[in-house]
Amino acid sequence: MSEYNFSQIEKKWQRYWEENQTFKANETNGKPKYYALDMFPYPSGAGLHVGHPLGYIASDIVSRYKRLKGFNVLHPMGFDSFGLPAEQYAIQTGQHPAITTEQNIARYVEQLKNIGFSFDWEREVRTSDPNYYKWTQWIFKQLFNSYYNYSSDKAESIDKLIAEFEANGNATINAACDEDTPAFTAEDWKAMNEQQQAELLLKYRLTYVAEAVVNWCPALGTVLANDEVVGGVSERGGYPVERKKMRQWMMRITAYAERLLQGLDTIDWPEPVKEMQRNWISKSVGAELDFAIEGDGHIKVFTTRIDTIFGATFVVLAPEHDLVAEITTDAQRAEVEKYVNVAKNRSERERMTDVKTVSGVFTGAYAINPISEERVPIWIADYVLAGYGTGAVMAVPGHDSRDYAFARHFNLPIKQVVEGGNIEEEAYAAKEGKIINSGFLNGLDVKDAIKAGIAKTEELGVGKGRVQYRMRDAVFSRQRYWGEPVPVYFKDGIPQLLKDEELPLELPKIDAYLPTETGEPPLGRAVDWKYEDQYEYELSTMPGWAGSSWYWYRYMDPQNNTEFAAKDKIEYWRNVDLYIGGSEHATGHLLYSRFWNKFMFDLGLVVEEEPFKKLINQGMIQGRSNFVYRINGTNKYVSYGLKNQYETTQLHVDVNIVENDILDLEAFKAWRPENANAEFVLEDGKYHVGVEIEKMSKSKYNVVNPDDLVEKMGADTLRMYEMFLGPLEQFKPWNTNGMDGVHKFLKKYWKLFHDNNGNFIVSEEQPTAEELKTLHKTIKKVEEDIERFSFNTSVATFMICVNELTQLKTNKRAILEPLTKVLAPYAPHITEEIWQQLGYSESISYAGFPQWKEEYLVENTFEYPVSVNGKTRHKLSFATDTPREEIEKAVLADEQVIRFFDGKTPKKVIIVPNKIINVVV
Ligand code: ANZ
Repeated sequence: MSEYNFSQIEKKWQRYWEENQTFKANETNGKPKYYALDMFPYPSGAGLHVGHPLGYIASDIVSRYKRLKGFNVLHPMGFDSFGLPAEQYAIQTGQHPAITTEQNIARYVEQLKNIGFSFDWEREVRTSDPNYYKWTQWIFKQLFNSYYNYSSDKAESIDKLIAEFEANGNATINAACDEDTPAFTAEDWKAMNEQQQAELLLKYRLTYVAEAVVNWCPALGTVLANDEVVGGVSERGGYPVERKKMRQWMMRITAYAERLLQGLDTIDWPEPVKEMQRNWISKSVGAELDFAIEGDGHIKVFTTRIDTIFGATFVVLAPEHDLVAEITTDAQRAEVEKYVNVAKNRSERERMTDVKTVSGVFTGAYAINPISEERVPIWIADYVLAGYGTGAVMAVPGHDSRDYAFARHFNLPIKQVVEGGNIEEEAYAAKEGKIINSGFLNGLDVKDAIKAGIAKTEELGVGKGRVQYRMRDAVFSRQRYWGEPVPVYFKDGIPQLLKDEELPLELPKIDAYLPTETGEPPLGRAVDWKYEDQYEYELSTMPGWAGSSWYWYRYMDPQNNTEFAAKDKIEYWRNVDLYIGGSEHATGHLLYSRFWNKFMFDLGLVVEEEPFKKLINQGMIQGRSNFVYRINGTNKYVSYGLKNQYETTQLHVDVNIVENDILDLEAFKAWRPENANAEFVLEDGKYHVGVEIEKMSKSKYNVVNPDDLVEKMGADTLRMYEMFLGPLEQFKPWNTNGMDGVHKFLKKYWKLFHDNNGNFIVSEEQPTAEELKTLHKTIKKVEEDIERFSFNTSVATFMICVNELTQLKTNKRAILEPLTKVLAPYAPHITEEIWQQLGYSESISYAGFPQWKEEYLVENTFEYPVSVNGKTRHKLSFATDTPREEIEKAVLADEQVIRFFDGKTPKKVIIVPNKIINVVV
């Protein structure tokens, strides 16, 4: 083979790897383990573009490097294959989503294999495969059968809770439960009928059905999770989302709020992701206290600033608050009802972020401040959210901006109780300073006043300290077809679990992927689909995040039919050492996965409390769009540099018919029928296109397909070029123009081994110090780079190395063989080929990573003959610029030299720089 024939080489080795199962992960050979995981993709119809493989290439380099370093590597790939796009397509075409999904996966696999990833394909998982979702359903069952015990701080069996209820009621129980859970005794419990007991248990179960205010998206016909709603519209499709009360399956993630928060300190994740999770969970330490309602009852408020209690001049309830109807006076009723109706349709997000509109209504009722004993009016306003804290606030307009705006608008009293600042400007934010105008709190600073305030409310029996998390329980129902069926049927309205041996509950066949006429989810269309022919199954399916919240365990043991994964495999692989994926999953997938993992840990099903030890977010690869400029009212296009001389319209042009920013005119004419007669105004005979960086998307004609590039220059070039684009985490534009440089590098590497006639010319000669230095500094740098996930710098190092070796005309095995091992993780195909030419019959994948040696790195050394009394006895190397004193010290300390002193003390050391050393004794 004379030329570097990449396509032949790459196909050959991809076949070899597959046939020999080179990357089959092994857990039984005593090596240490390393688990490198990519966030598995949703197989979309569009296939992969060059942005998708970026993270996969990085994790593949690490995986290959770790194998060379003697690790057992688990590096799997699979598909998150339930989801909306396949279903939307099914709605339009009537085709079963399983078919589209299958086709898309086949295309993904082909594309991935083209790039030479070292995945253990035998471990592939698909969340939509019944053999997989059987276990998603099984985990759901465990959640249903568990509650969270705050006393032991873990999830425990619901049977234990029931036993407790039977013995003592719930008075002694410290468990995560719904806000409205009543207190009851053992007798009360026993007096309840089955239905009542079941309803009560739902208030404790880690997954439960409940009435919940949800994000309902009429256009998509489904409920959406908070992280699927962006700016009041659906993340997918941008359809309007409204608030609606519906009976839904929920996940009691709030039980884990504190552990989800604390766990962040134990994992090596990007700080912004941790911060997003902290904000999402959002812990507030404060107090709840009761304001007695004049007449009867009381309002519980949640505050983080009980120190400002003497400044509370009114109370505000969320419009949805249960007490509203009760306390509103007749005079105010019409106005209140009108307001409640309007507020209902504003999303929580909107209500929280809209600080401009001040609105609210007086209920006509009054409450008594429990500390100052002042009489204060009770209002309702939509800036108070029903789902947070207690849904009611003590308003302190002197120190809270919302309350301030409200008080100004409605002319309510404003009182300053923390010293310093100007109320109208910044005083409301005062978190420091002495308390004033506040009775027994006067003179304290904020922190002490909070303590004193809480102590006082406890003493009076009107309140207590309270920790509040902003995170809500997660809605788990989707009114969709293409998701996991919930393994539940209903008997007299009570949810019952299917038995383990009845799993998986498979998706039934239906005639159309739409809601039923009566508004039931698509599963309502299934004919004769009943449990034991009589009980209704749950008709909603699980959300997209169910299948992805545990998949890394399935890779450990993907074919297991009796367990989600065998315990010994879990004990071996434990958790993911390196997880690479996009930052868009910060508060969705990455939070839910941590939640399920902790739950499974509590049950003893898994052995690590955190699933992903190290996380890296790869930056997005943006598109580099190209533009042409049509002269208005004509079919004439003007080159970029001349466009300002005309009135033009800028239009996207397909980047695949542009090379080095020059438009291929014939291809342009053929691109679209209306271009057939296009005319051009050229610059120096060429059409220069305009360039802009945008998101990579079909509609912008800037999508670059990796398959095309692999065909043109090979997978090794693509892999190295993607890394060369810049630091992994950085957002960066794609630019095919630079790829050629990397391709030339690989050709140059190839040439080190071959003469112009393609003969393999590697020699067995001894390397020179200079060659060794080039090699060893490359080994050292690449090892350090991979260990700190800096891949672009390695590519630059390889280029320098190959240039230096080319200049030195190196063809020695002693240099080129170790270099080939170092390059193998980056360019696996070409290095396998060379490895074979070097005479090896096994894959390079386990050949070992070379060890660099400090001695070869020393800058320009000289090897001195060392004499004792004129007789040469030894040789010692020193860098040419080593100071005389240092050489002398080293010589006198060297055992090999001292031997010849015959026990005498040396009189003198003569050093002639870069010539000789002579010791006189
Ligand atoms: C009095 C006060 C005085 C407050 C002051 C703040 C500043 P975080 O930190 O986010 O937990 N609040 C309580 N429940 C609310 C609800 N359901 N909807 C809207 N606001 C609510 O915020 C806690 C503070 O937000 C609480 O402390 C309460 O106002 C308000 F100078 O009470 B504060």
